[in-house]
Amino acid sequence: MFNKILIANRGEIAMRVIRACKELKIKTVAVYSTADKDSLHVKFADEAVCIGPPQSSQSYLSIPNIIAAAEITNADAIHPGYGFLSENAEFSRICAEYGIKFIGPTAEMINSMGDKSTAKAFMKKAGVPVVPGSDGLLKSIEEGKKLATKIKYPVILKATAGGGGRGMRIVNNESEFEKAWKDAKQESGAAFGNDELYLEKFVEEPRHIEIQVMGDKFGKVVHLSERDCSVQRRHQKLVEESPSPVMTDRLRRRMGDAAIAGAKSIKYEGAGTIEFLVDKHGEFYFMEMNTRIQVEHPITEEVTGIDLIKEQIKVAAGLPLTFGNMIPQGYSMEVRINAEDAGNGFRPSPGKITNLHFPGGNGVRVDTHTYSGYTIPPNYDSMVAKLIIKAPTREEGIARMKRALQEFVIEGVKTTIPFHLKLMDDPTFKSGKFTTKFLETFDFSDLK
Ligand code: MV4
Repeated sequence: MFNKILIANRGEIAMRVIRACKELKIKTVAVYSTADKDSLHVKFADEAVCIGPPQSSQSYLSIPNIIAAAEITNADAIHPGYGFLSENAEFSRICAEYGIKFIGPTAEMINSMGDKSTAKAFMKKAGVPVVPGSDGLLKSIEEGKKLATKIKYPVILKATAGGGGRGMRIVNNESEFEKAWKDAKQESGAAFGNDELYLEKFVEEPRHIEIQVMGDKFGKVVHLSERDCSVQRRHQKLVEESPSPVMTDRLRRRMGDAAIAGAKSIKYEGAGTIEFLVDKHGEFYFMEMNTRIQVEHPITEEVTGIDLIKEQIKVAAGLPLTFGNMIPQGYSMEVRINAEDAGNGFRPSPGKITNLHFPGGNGVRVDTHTYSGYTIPPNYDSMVAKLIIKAPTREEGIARMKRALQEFVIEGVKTTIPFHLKLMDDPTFKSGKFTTKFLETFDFSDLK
């Protein structure tokens, strides 16, 4: 087992990893930018190293600064959390070169899943259902138009370097094709330095359902059931739940088998997530694979009883997985509490938290790095806490979440709590029958 882990991240996920390390009796090193000197992860880690100024590019994204921090503290592994360097192939490779275990996939694995067209080809070969479309990248507008006519509009153009919705264009008919092509190429070229596109049939009004997988170095891969992340706004997830309100035993078995086949085909080790689109007929299609721990991992922990961070650390240390496939026991939901004004276009609201009270009681968990008197810096994402509930059923879970949100007090900054409170009373949300377009017609105007 590792002696000391450096956590190359900040915020709640840095706290989450420190907590897992403490329970595993592993020493911890926090890294922080000058904007984060008062953050809880700095106080809770055994050691802390300042790695630079507030700008991420000079701190949390600086590979030399982080490797130097690992060297001077003699850390033997690095946990990257999510975001920042968690899916940076170069960082994974450099860690290996320095003899520091990167708690995540190899550079090769990150590259093959990071290129969406390549990832899709791998999954298709493994027998995972994929959306009909181009075999690999498109070479010209003409090729794209021809294929779109064949598979029928609407279609979607996607940047192979994309993900999370960037560099994507829906095309409803041939007259829109040329502009969509140029816009997608321009956007992806500027954002990723790679403007290659591929094409798919557009799946209308899907749900976003993802399967958590874990693999060990002995070739064992298991799934830990699904998370439904259909409540999103502009590709930002706001609520996640498990089990999915539309899941059946048969669909879970089929999606779980597909996710395992996909992960096994690339000899996947560690924690990963296979994202699927699920259409109104219950057909599912591979969308992307995330080779990191995700923000919403706690709901899977709540319904399976597995500590995903501890398992990540254990398999990275070469220990075998000790459990099989999981079906959710009970119900769990997470809402993201962001320092944002939901009534004003989710405008960021950084600043000092003047008063803070966390909810508690049966089935309530709060993952956060904040405390009363903490100042939320403007430099990073605006998530301040994850509120997670566990309950026997979805109906009881929604009531429990509403109760917990009512107990939650955050003063000094605007948060997404009023939005979540309204959502818990929304008839469509309560019915469980909604798609990824749900929030497009939601009325945010009366939130204060
Ligand atoms: C799609 C799609 C419909 N059809 N692909 C959005 C993010 C990126 N991972 C892929 N995305 C989509 N791909 C086909 N063939 C619809 C989306 C999509 C979406 C997916 C999940 C959750 C929210 C979404 C919002 C808009 C579009």
